[in-house]
Amino acid sequence: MSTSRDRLRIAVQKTGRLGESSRQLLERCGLKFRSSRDKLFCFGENMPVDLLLVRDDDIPGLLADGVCDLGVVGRNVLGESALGFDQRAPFQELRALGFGGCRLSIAVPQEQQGSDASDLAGKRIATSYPNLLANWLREQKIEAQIVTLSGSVEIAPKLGSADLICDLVSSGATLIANQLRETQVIMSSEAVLAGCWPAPQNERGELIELLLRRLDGVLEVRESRLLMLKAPRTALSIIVGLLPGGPSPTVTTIEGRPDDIALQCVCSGNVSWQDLEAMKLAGAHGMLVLPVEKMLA
Ligand code: PRT
Ligand code: ZN
Repeated sequence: MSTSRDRLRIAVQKTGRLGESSRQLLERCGLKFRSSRDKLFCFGENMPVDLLLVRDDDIPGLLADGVCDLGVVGRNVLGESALGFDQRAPFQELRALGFGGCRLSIAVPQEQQGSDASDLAGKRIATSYPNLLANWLREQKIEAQIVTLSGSVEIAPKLGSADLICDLVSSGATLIANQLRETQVIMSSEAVLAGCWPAPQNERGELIELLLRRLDGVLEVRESRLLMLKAPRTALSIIVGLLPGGPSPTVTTIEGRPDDIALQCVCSGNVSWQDLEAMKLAGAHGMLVLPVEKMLA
């Protein structure tokens, strides 16, 4: 384990489905990076935090070996790797990040009858996630044969190398294109921030805690909106009842207009046109809805 480093290292996917969003999220947490020429390493310009750009499959190993302190990776990849440790894995999911959503599902050829888990007994199941599948089969008390493939899992039934598959699904288009039917979801996945916890008692640990606090602020406000409006004082209680997400508003008086108030509040979730129209009917005017960029509790 390398513990002598004083700069924090975060592993993110170099390309692929998670790379861009992972970097954007870290930038929203206030980190600025300079890409190196070989593009495997990005130096953190404004904080002692560097990025390692790698294949997603390598991220759990980099965390386990202490090469990186944090990593952004699919829960499916993290979970698959965690089950490969004899003891408890040295890393864990610290935060769900809300992008890269998909599910790990069982899918059978469309013509095959039956959708119950018990129909899987004795079958050959192709997957790139043998540990997660074995774990699920054990929980379901089903004995089946796992055929591990590193890619192109969806064509295994047509090739005859398996009877059915266990693979990632997002829109479902790949399954349909291969005449497969989803029968069971064995895991819901999305990009997660992973790392070792508790954080080390040193400067890198303090940086991890600072980043987690900033990340919580970013994640919390992502769906939030700042709503500002004016209204007659008599309409206040009705308007407060119409605020989406039921937040506690700040109500202030308007100089020279004793019968009116100004209201502002952070609403969790979007504020729809219908919400605004309902408040207007109740007497609100001058309504403004603004995105929230940062929040620190
Ligand atoms: O090069 P590197 O090894 O880093 O990348 P990779 O090719 O192994 O991974 P990548 O970039 O494809 O996926 C990275 C992560 O994105 C995955 O580990 C998941 O956590 C997440 N993710 C989200 C997905 C999907 N959606 C997804 N749809 N990963 C893969 N797929 C594939 C799936 O395997 C299947 O082939 O897309 C197909 C199904 O998609 P639909 O939309 O047709 O259902
Ligand atoms: Zn990969």
